[in-house]
Amino acid sequence: MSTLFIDGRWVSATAGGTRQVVNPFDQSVIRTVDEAAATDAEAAVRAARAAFDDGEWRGWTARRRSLLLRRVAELLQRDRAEIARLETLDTGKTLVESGIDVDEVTSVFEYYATQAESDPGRLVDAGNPAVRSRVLYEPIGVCALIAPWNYPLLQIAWKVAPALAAGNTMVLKPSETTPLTTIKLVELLDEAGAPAGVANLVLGAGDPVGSTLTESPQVDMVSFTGGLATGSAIMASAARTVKKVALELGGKNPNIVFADADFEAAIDYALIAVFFHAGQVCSAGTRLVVEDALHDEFVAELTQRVERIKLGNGLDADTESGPLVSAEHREKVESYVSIAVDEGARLLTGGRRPDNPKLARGFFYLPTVFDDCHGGMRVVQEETFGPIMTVERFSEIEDAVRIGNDTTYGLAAAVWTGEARKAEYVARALRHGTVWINDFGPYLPQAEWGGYKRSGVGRELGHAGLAEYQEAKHIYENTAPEPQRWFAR
Ligand code: TXE
Repeated sequence: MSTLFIDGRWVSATAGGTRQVVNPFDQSVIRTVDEAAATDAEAAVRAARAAFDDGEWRGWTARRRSLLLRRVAELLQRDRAEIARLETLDTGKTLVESGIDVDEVTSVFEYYATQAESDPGRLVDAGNPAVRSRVLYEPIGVCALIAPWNYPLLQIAWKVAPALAAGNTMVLKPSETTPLTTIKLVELLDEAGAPAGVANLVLGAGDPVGSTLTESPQVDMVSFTGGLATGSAIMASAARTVKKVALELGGKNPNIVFADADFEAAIDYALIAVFFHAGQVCSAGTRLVVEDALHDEFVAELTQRVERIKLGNGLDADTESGPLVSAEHREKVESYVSIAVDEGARLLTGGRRPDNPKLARGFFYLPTVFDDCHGGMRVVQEETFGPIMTVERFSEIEDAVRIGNDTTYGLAAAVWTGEARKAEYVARALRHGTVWINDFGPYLPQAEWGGYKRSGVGRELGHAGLAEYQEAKHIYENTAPEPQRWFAR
């Protein structure tokens, strides 16, 4: 089957390009998909442009768009098992995690279905009874939606759902490493009744496929989730045609534990914070920042538990963590381990590939903990995006805040303490887009998600996540116009 979707039809890449999608657990080929060239990306943009400017989609009411989103949510649940399996094969994450992703994506479609219907704009008081002043929210136009490989379905869905709710047309560009669930999502959008040209799909390399989208004068907006360097290049590229951009560029997220925290819960979540999906999470709490008085006991217990994490095939029920996504990515993670050792961090566990021969064909890496870390180290400052925890310590609350803010990123942070006032103080002092108190990781479709500082521009989810895909139009209606006699009196 052809895997590019342009103007309502599944088509092959015009130049005949293909790419093999590989299972990171054993390097087997899961599927061969089309590899688009720039001309395919241009065709997808033309289709989206025509559907936005002249297609039937323009006439769809908010209610109809809402019903489309609800239908997609139903179809996601109907095919939940198939989608979860695809995601696990493609990314290596466990089947349980993939199932949770499908459920959360379903909630996001449901949330924006409701938002689409309940967004009538607003009346503004012009201070003049003869004037009716209204602000309407309209779609921006053609959106390029570019997603990464760690949460392929979830990240693209966080963009597709609000973009559709607002009435835009779009070109989806998943990561070339993990396109399978995005292909499936586009099949469901088609089945749900999205008109031809509304949601187009191109697959292939960031350059030329992604860059063709970000450079195109026919594209009005780019929403991107991925690495800092690529995000910065996309922003520069979008500047040439003054496109809107929304960027989510990861983080280096502190998990701050005070000595008065609930020990059992804090330990358990400290593991989840870093080793969930092998650390390939933009909000991973890779920087453990622990109070002096608790440090030794906490880190000793943590290290023991880290050594018991079961690596394996994401499809096996007892696997707790799968492989890294690719050989190339594992090399990046390994390079950070060498850097950390050179910088003087003390390796407590991990720091190498596992010995288990059953894992030999997968891109596995042992969960790793470094103690004696500080903010001057690259392993503490840069996104390793792997199963590497660094431990820093503090004695005063102000040190905890300073360490927590000692990063050019600002996506997420957590604070653990039994004292509510202290938690609130630290939560407010931290310059991160999400702060968890006595928890780590949850997000809600109805609450904004995004980063301060270099973690990005704009927000996903929540009302602001819809506003990213809207233009505000002010309509000022004078119901009793009278000559002003300003000129030519
Ligand atoms: O991501 P890229 P990569 C971080 C993580 C990781 C690093 C690099 O630290 O190690 O980024 O990962 C497309 N124009 N995150 O190289 O390059 C690309 O095809 C347009 C954090 O895999 O950012 C893919 O679809 N598009 C992150 C998408 O951008 C381009 C999640 C992401 O790829 C492009 C993943 C270009 N010039 C990695 N170049 C998070 N924020 O959660 C590439 N792309």
